[in-house]
Amino acid sequence: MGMERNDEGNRAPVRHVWQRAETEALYGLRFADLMLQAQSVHRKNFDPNRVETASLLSIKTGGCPEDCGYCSQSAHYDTGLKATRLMDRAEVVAIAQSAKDAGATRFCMAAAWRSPKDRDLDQVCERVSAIKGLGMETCVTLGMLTSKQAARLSEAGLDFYNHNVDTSPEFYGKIITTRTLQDRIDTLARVREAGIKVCCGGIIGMGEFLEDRLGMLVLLANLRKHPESVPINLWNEVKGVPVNETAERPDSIALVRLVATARIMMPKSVVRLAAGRHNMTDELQALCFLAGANSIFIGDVLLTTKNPQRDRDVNLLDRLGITSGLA
Ligand code: SAM
Ligand code: DTB
Ligand code: SF4
Repeated sequence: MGMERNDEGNRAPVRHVWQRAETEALYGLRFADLMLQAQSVHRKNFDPNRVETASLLSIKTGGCPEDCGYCSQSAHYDTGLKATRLMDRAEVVAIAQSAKDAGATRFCMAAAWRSPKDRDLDQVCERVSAIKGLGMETCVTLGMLTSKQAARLSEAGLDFYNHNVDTSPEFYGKIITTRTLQDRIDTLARVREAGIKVCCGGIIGMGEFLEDRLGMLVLLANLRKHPESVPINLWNEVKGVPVNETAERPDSIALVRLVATARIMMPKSVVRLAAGRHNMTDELQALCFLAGANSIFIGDVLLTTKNPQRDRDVNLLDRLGITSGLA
């Protein structure tokens, strides 16, 4: 069993060699025992009463050449979404400022590209620098990158790059055929090499098995360095794509167990309860926070789908006594 020391030396070892069987055993603990372990790990590494608030903006929507079977923005499917051009710099900066005023500490810009053209990257870099100037953390998600492109984003002051593994190695090919999981892993390595922090997670609720959800966590937790941010997205229903409403959804307890397992496997990573919160009850979200989730997206829309309204989030976090950018 391998064990590596974390960056801070030998105080709290962070493991990077997780086996599937022990991950299943962890996930399958009795609920109270799993939650105690997750909460202990959470409290050792984070303030359990604080949740990070990030805001998302689709700066270039739709018309994407990739065939991700869950996504409203793929040009392979008729989802009724209108493709747009790259959003104006002034408009992006104004939206980022409103997000900051509304309590977001991180601003994440997403573009529906397979990979950015160098000319597009220049424009994204300009927007990153402008948003850094507002005093926000920056994140972008633009598809695959070359090493040179990653270095340029780093020079522009980018803090995080989002690039998800999405699912297990076994299920990946059933959802995406236009790029491989190895392509994703190669881009993640280039992002790391450029000194940019990594935001990497995936989606559940696409008809995958429990083994796939756990396989995804094993994949993430066995990366040489754990992603600093791990978004867990519950598939938000989109009409017209291959993934559809008949896909089996994880039940609430399965979601909480998955969050707790992620927390234990990646103790120092911020785990984000990302897409799908608008369909979750307050009680389910509260359990996810207890299990170690400590980040959310705020704002009424994610990229093209719904997110809870601000009042609902303010009210929920307030009742839980959670400190965030919202209050
Ligand atoms: N095009 C870039 C890429 O795929 O890397 C960035 C944008 S893409 C929309 C970012 C991530 O959002 C995907 O990797 C996927 O995990 C998640 N996502 C996309 N559509 C979703 C949906 N309908 N529900 C939940 N998560 C979704
Ligand atoms: C991530 O893991 N979740 C965000 C962000 N990274 C870019 C995207 C969620 C998208 C949900 C579907 C939509 O709104 O189109
Ligand atoms: Fe394109 Fe990203 Fe959607 Fe895949 S998830 S179709 S790469 S926008």
